[in-house]
Amino acid sequence: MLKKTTDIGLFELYRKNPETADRLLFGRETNSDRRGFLKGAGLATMSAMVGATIPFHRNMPENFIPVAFAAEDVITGKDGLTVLNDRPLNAETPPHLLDDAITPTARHFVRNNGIPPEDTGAKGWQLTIDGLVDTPMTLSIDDLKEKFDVVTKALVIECGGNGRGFFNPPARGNQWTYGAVGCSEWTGVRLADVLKAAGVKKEAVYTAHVGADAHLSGTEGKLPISRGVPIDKAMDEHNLIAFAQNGADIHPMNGAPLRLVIPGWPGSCSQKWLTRVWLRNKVHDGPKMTGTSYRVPNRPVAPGEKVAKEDFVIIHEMPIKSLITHPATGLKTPDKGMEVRGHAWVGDRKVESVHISVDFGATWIEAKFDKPDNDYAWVNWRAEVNFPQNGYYEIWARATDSEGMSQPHAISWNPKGYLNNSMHRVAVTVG
Ligand SMILES: Nc1nc2c(c(=O)[nH]1)N[C@H]1C(S)=C(S)[C@@H](COP(=O)(O)O)O[C@H]1N2
Ligand SMILES: [Mo]
Repeated sequence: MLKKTTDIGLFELYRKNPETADRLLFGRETNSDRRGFLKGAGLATMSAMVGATIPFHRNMPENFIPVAFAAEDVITGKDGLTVLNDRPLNAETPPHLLDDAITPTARHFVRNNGIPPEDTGAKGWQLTIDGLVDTPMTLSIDDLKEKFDVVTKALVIECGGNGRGFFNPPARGNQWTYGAVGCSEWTGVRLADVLKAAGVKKEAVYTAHVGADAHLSGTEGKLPISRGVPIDKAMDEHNLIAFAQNGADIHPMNGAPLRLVIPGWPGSCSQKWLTRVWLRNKVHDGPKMTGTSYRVPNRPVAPGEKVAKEDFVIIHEMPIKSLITHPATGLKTPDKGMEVRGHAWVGDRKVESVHISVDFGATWIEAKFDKPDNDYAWVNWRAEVNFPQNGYYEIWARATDSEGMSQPHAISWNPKGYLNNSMHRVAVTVG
């Protein structure tokens, strides 16, 4: 019975059936005075998540998730992330904690579809390149470092579902708000160099990526996710097979010891715990490639509209988007002027400009930013704003890309809650 609690995770269990969850975890008879004990496995899970024993666990109320799960740093080596789900583990970063030009590893979000591998050490890790190549290869991480150019680039990874939490009607899945995005510095070798060394056969049209994480069901050999990209995108020089994040080991939850970084496209293309890149002669059909996963309708649809399966298309590049990282929303200040800061990024295009409004979009000022060191990094913009008198203001940010596309005011609704690039707004009270 107890196995159940770990099979679906505490968040899911409490959401679906709080009474059962409580009984399984605490061993209590609901509607009785008999106080049970937080049972072995349940207590262990909770303790592991809060990072300490729980001396007064006998007193914990029913239907209860410790506030620490949402409020504190429950993932080792992460700082201030909001946990959305514990199994699989999913956690995002509040916007004001994404203020750094380069996202520190401790603030890089975590999006898991399955159970990460336990051993994430570099020693003995192997990457296989096979399928439609002239010479299939199996390489260690040292082989990669010795045989190929090692490069470092700041690259944005954003989950395709970032912003899903604002969909109405709601879309199922992790209710990401703003923080399923990060721009760490990744060090590794170019995917294109490795594929060229293996020799890409002319029939190869798509990649298929495989990682070492396990399916939630625990079924041996069943992959939680395996996505791919068209070969043209795969051969772009910005894609990395990365073995370092911000000059140190990759965080275990961000794919240590080896991951793909395919910037500009949904984060799901950037396979973590990478063990294999397989070249195929057709669009890859691994888990989360088919059905409605990472797909959107091929036309605008009304909110709540039913869309036929065959009208869904695979998401390619991500749309233009920006985030305000300073000030934090809800700020109360006596100051009538301040610097506003944030980031802007876009799929395969360039960020052209970022505009800021403090008067609900009546007037806009242009933010300043330097050209980033490499393509596919986000730009770090800043602007001085003035508030004419005391009162409630909203700061709005709107980025525009090199093709003239700007962020919309409203979400362009789609059934699975992808690609929400509507403008970020923060509230400020002056006075
Ligand atoms: N092996 C593996 N790779 C994966 C995933 C996963 O669950 N397993 N999640 C993908 C998704 S949906 C996203 S958005 C990114 C998130 O990367 P991060 O967790 O390092 O932020 O990893 C991608 N790579
Ligand atoms: Mo994702």
